[in-house]
Amino acid sequence: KSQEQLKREVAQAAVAYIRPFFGADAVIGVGTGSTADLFIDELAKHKAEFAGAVASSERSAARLREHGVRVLDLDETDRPLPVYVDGADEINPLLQMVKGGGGAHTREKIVAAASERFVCIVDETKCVDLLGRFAIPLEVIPMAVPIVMRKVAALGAIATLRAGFTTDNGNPILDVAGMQLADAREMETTMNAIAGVVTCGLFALEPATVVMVARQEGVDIRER
Ligand code: DER
Repeated sequence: KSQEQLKREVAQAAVAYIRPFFGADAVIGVGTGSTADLFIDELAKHKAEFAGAVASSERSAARLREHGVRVLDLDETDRPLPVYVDGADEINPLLQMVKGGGGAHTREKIVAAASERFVCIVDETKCVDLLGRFAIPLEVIPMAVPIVMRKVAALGAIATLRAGFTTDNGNPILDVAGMQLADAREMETTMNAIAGVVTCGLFALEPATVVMVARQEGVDIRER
């Protein structure tokens, strides 16, 4: 099976998994990326079974609207979202993740925090034992780029400005490589504490609730 086929299979499995959370007033949290895109395509087939969706990026909001799915802002919801579905760049056995490959991790972390459970959908290439092979994205306030680069260097890692990219919030991203991530929680806390960092792409303090992994032989579901 191609990677596209694997992503589509886990997207379909995710819709089946979250159907118990549908209902007339259910609002679904939706992530960003190529796997999330396929999830949106599958979710939209059931748009009559839930009230609407909160998107973690303009890209996902546009795709939802193209399918005729009602898109709400978080301040239009009066309770936690029952479920948030999103991909990841890496996920470990503790369901801790590196995210932000698509540059949307700030709003992804916000919508995930507003949700009661996080269903991570990946193909098998994203499953790792140790996080950090994939650079950790940091969304940074523009004026802070030089000092964050220096602080990251002092931590023994290397920050690279993601050229020609700004997030939906208008901020640049620094991709941080070479972090030793034996303790991802401590690293997330450390990077969050650097002045000027808006959000780091480590989801370790708040890992996923369940991960659905598309493999050649089928989709594995693992709960935390
Ligand atoms: O940017 C993100 O956080 C995306 O969810 C990313 O981590 C996964 O993107 P993909 O599904 O295109 O691999």
